[in-house]
Formats: sequence, C-alpha cells, structure tokens
Amino acid sequence: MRTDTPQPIRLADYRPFPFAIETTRLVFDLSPSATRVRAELAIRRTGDGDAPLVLNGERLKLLSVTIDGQALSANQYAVDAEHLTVPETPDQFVLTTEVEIDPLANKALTGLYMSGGRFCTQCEAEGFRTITYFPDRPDVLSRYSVRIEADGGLPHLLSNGNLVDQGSLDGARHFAEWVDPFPKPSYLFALVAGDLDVVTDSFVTMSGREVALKIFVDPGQASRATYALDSLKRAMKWDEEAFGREYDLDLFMIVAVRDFNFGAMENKGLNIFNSSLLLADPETATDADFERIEAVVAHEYFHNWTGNRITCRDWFQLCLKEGFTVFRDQSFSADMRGAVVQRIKDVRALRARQFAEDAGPLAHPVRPSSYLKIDNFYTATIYEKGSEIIRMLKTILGAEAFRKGCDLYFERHDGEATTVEAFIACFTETSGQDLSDFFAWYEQAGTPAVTLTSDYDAQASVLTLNLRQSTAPTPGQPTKRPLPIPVAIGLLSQGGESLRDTEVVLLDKDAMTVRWEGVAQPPVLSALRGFSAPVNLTTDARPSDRYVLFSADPDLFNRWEAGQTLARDLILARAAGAPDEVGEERYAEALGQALVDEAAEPAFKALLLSLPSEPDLTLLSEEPADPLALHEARDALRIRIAIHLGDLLRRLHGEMQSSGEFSPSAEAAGRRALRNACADMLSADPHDENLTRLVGHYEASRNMTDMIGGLYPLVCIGGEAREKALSAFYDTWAAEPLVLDKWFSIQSRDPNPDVLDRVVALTRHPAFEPTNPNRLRALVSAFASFNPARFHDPSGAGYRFLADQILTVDKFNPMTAARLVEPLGAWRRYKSDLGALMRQELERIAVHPDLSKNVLELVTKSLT
Ligand code: 0A1
Ligand code: ZN
Repeated sequence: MRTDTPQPIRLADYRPFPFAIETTRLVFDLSPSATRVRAELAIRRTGDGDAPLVLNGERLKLLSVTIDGQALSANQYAVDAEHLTVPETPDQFVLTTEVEIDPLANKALTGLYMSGGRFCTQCEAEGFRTITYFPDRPDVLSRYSVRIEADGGLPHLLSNGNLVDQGSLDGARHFAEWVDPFPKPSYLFALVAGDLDVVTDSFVTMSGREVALKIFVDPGQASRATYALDSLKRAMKWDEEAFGREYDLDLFMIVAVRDFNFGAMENKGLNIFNSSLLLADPETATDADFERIEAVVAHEYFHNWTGNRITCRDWFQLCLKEGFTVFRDQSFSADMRGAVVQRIKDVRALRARQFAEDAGPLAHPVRPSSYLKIDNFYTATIYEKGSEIIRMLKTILGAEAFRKGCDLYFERHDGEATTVEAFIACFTETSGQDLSDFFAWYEQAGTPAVTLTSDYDAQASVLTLNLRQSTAPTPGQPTKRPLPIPVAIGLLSQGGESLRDTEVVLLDKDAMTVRWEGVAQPPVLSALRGFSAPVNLTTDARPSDRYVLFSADPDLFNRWEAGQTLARDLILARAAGAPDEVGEERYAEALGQALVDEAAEPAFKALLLSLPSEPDLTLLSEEPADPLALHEARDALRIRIAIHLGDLLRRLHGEMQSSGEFSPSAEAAGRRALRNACADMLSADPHDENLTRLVGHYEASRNMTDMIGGLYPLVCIGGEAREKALSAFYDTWAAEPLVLDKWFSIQSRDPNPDVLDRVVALTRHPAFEPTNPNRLRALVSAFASFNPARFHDPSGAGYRFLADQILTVDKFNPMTAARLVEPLGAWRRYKSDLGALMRQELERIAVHPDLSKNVLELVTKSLT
C-alpha cells in the first residue's frame, strides 16, 4: 500500500503564476533512449517580488541550469521528483535548462514517446512536465519556437505553427525550425518525427486566405486519410458559417498514431489522432467509424477557437473547452447527417455513459472543485453533460441571443485563459437575462428526476400540468437545489393528430403547475421533446398513450423514446418474474407498423429496432440489478420480435441490400444500419432459413459494416457458425491492426456462457498487446462494459479478470488502467452477492503496493 497520501488540488486554492514566460525556445536532439531537450525561457516577474520560481518537471534527468548564461551552483536551486525551484531570481531573465529523457521506455503514452518507430507527444493535461521544466498549467501562455534535430531515417520533423527553416546537418542528421505566432499553454505543444506518408490539400478561408492541409499517416496508408481530409474541409467551412470562426495559421496538420491513450488531441496547428479515429476505407472501417472520424476531426478542429485561442484558466474549467466543443461537434454532425438520428445517438451515449457516472460513486459536477489526478476528469460528465448545458442555454435564450453571446465570448476573451463564469457572463450581457440560477448546472452533480402528471378538465377545456424535480444526493453533495430545466412539451389527440405545438416550460422550482387553456380534446402528452434537458422523466402516461406517440408523434425523438420506454417496461417486468405476454405481442405488432412507414428513413428505423441495451437496463431497473435475468428477458423480447416479424425482417433485410458502389453518405449508411439491425434481430431465432441467410450475409459482405453486421449475429448464435466466421475473419485481417481490434472486441461481446474463458485465452493470443490502448480496450473494456451478463458471472471470475488487468496495466500506463476501474465501481447497483464480490476486487486493488495516483483516486472513491 502507498504510504504517502496524495493531496487533492482545489479550485478554491487557485493563484495566478507569479511570472510570465514571454517566449519559449525548445531545442530537441532526438534519440530513442536519450533525447536531449534544451529550453530557454524568457521570464518576467509579474507577481509577488519574493515568490520563488517553481517549475514542474517529472522523470527528467537535469543536465544543466543557467540564468542569463551563468550556470547556477547547487545551492541556488533545488530539484525534487516533481519540481525545479529557484528561490531567488532577477525580475527579468532567461532561464536555460538542459535535460535528458527516454521516449523509448515511455509506455505511459504521455509526454514524448515512441509509437511504431516514430516520436510523438501527448501533453494534455500534464505531459509537458515530462519533457522539460516548465510552469505546466493552462494559464501560462507563451510564444514557442522549436528546433528539432534527428536522424535522416525520420524524414518528417513537425511541431506547432509554421515551418521557418529546415536543412541537413553533419553526418546523416537533419533539422527543422518551427515558430508558432500564437501564445499557447504547454498542454498544446506537440512534436512528431518519423517516416510518414502525407496527403495534401488546401482550404480558402472566408477572408480569402489559403491554408495548406496535411494529413500524415503510416507509409502505405494515404488512401485511408481521404475521408478525414474531406471531413476537415467541411468542418472548416461549417465553423465559418455557424460560428463565424476562421482558421488562423497558414498550415493545419493532422498525424495518425497507433498508440494513443484517448481519441485525439487539438495541439495548435498539429492535431495528433489515435489512428482508429482517422483512417478509414470501406473495406476496413464501419459506418460507425466514418461517423466518429467526421465528428472527431471536427471536434479537434473546433478546439482551435474553443480551447486554443481561448483556453482554460485552470483544469477545473475543463468543460469550458470540452463541453462547448462537444456541443459544436454534435451540431456539426446534426447538420451533416440529420438532426433526429444524431440526437437519438447522442442521447443514447449520454445515458449509457454520463447517467451511469452520475448515478455512481464517481459522480461529479461538470465543474468539479477538487481532484487528485486531472487525467481522471476527462469524463462523460465534463464532455457530454457539459454539452447538454450549452444546448439548454441555447434553448432558453433562443438561437439568435445564443449566437450573440458566443460572438462576444470570442471577441472579449481571445488570447486569454478564462473561466466558466466569464463565459456565462457573455450570455447574461447579450441577452439581458439573469443566468445566476443556471450556473447551478455546472456546480451540482447528479441527474435530476422530473415528474410530470396532468389533469384534464373537459368542460373547461383546461389541461393542468404538474411538474416536480428532485436530485438524489451524490458524493460530497448531500442536499440539492432546484435547477432551471427546460421541458419542451407538445400535445397530440388520442387519434395521433397534433393538438398543440411544442412549448418550452422552464421548471425552475421544486414543483410548479402550468394551466393550458383551449385544449379541446383529452390530450396525449409528448414531454421532453428532443430530450430538451439531461434529466430522467417519469410521467403518468399509460401504455396506450405511449403507443399513440410511438406511431404518430411528429417529434421523432419522442417517437423513438416511446418505443424504448415500452420495450424497457416489458423487459423489466419479465426480468422481475412478471412477463406481460400480451404486451410483448402488442409491442412487436406496433414495431412492425413503424418499420413499414414509408415516410421514415432507414436510419431511424434501425434505431427503432435496437432495444435498450443491457447496460442501460441495469441502470433503469429499480431493484438491485441481476444482469443475467435482464439479459434473458431482453433476449425473450428479441425472440418474440424475430418470430412475430420474421417475414418483414427478412424482406427488409433483402430490400436494404445495395448492389452499387459503396458510399459513406448518411443515407447509404442508414440502409446498411437497417439491414444489419434486421440481421441482428433474426439471429434471435436461428432456424435453418435464418442461419443460411446470416451466413450468406457475412460471406457476401464487401464492406466492413456489412461484414461486422454479419459476424456478430453468427458469434451470438455460437457453435460451428461462430468458429468458422471468426477464423475466416482473422485469416483475412491479421495484418490490419484496426480491423483486428474489431475481431477482439466482437469476441468480448459474445453472449454465450463460455465467453470469459475465451476472453482469458485471447489475452494470451500473440496479437494481444496490452501496451496498445486500442487493443486493450477492444478486449478488456468491451467485455466489462458491454457484456454485463457474463462479466457479472456469479463466481466473481469476471471481476477478478478485470482487477488483474488493471494491476498489470497500471505498472506502465496509469491513465489507461484508471479507465478500466469504472465497471467495478458500480458495485452498489447489483444484487448483494455480486456487489460484495466486486467490492472485494476493489479492495484487493486498493492495497496493492505502488498503485498510481490515477487508479488510487478512482478505487478509493468507488469504495467510499
Ligand atoms: N483534448 C482532447 C482530449 C485528450 C485529453 C487527454 C489526452 O491524453 C491524455 C488526449 C486527449 C479532446 O477533447 O479531444
Ligand atoms: Zn475536446
């Protein structure tokens, strides 16, 4: 067990750094195991005259330190494991340090490391301090110039900004010089050196400047970068139109790397991407991959304004850049792919990840007030709930006032490191509305529960709406305030005609009543249209009301939601031992009607066909959850649908097959999604005809979407069909790492009872690389998060497996190890025998010697 107790960092303790770093000159002499970094910092005292200069620095071998060219003697500075301190300095001076680092040994993938023989960096949030001594905090902005020297075997030497010089040196070495004219915090620094292929294009901005666009990929992969490049150009154009934001440098570069802890990183002018979020072609990437690539390329590009030009004063303000940027990328995707389908997918992800987080031991506000390791706060709450808050702001203020507030924010804070308060103040000012209550959305954790009941007075034609809200306690927040919740409500007649258009009711107290006059017929309520707020809504709607919404709600989000709620209630009833067979038949019948609606898009129908996922059901079940019972109940409903709608599903499966050229368009992807959803449903009833159809689907597939759409049903069916398909898949794709990730991931989601043994065996497969986060997550996280029925094996073997993996990975990559803890943290939600076994594994991890701060923080919070 650790003997030192790491101290939390608190928002209340924020103090400005007492020095400005006016310029930062970095010289890299690259070598895999012994890279030298010289840093010349032009420093000016801006604060307290007595304050010592304290720089962050970890895992650095300090070779020399000088001030204005004079070497400091040992008593003029102090070095510990995390800092370089110079107690006395002039008011203005140049500090030069030289350090040596070992990128090859760096498997934590933060700072400077090597991936596939090339050098790359990841500095957010605190990686820069493992490259050189520096005030590694987001409010210290500096102008950087960078010189990189390396062997000729690394032909591309890249950093932020503009390339100002390059050439050869003695022997086989060469150099490049980069200057970034925009002051930036250290977390946006980036360097890449390697043998790469480059795809080039250009973009003319709204003021007529030409920007060179370059995407760098592994040799031979250039053709897989064209979709990302196309997405980038569309994102650049969209940001000009939707937010008036223009790109500012003459060059924009993206580099793909295979070993990366997260998705991608917005370094100024030099984005670095996990290759899984950049490389795509129809043969190796699914439609979901294309969709993610478009969204993430846009996300990182949009950060150029929301994050880079205006950054965060401290890491507590992380949602300032992340929530806003997610909102921007979701709005972009909605414009590219259709608002309804996008909204449904965003809400599904929000519920699966953020609602789960908010309901467990790791619940935290969108703007937290303390942390141990900031890496642990790149969460669904900061990102996805952060985006929902911006969306509500737009709903409450209206599109025009929202845009004015954004314009003011960009104008007023350009070049600054700022706060959420300063952001909200811009909207207060431009709209004239008091947003002080709204701010509570940033400070209060937990998902509000909203209840809506109604009384209809036929004689007076008056509908009375009774709304209430409450939020359950979360760690550190035992009592909660009411929040301003925009609830969008419309009315339908019992026959499904629209009686009243959407109106937004702002529920800003614990309870309120609204009277709507002139309601001529008993209405069906369509509430929380478009998911107007991130809350859990309960209503007094009867199943018959939900069927009206399911067949006729003009708000398509709520049409989908009605179907999900009906299915959820049926599954929960069966899991609780009270199956409603008549209700199940009725649901299957209504689903069939919805699937033959000529007016609905295939992508929407595919979403109608997807039942609530097992993790979502766990969250929604009131009793302590029994994952196996939920799995079986969900399967029973799938079987009923597959039998009841067999002919229709087979017909649609045939009709949606395309014979033409592959197109990644949303329309074509929608047809593939519907066909695959039919295949998935048919696998619940695997009689010979269906089995032959599914094998045919898999074997005839000519793109990865169809191939995965055929493979997973065969894996679910199990037996020989599974073995044959999996080994054929492996033989075809063994040399393609991104496709092999899918092979691992599909097997970890196998619902058959023998899956844990198979997953454990796969950890010994020669292609399993635990040092690669994509591969690790494909097998380990996918099993723990998406296969609840088997992860929660009553023996506890699933939990033991996960805990072992956490301990193994923590030794070299704490950030990624910490991201594996969450499935165990949910122990309170499960039946007590399962919960006790989960807790036991958390306790085993907690007492392990030399645990990282990252894992320690999450395990400790999960246990308390
Ligand atoms: N700012 C990035 C997220 C990111 C954060 C940390 C990373 O490495 C530890 C990598 C990426 C984004 O929002 O895309
Ligand atoms: Zn981001």
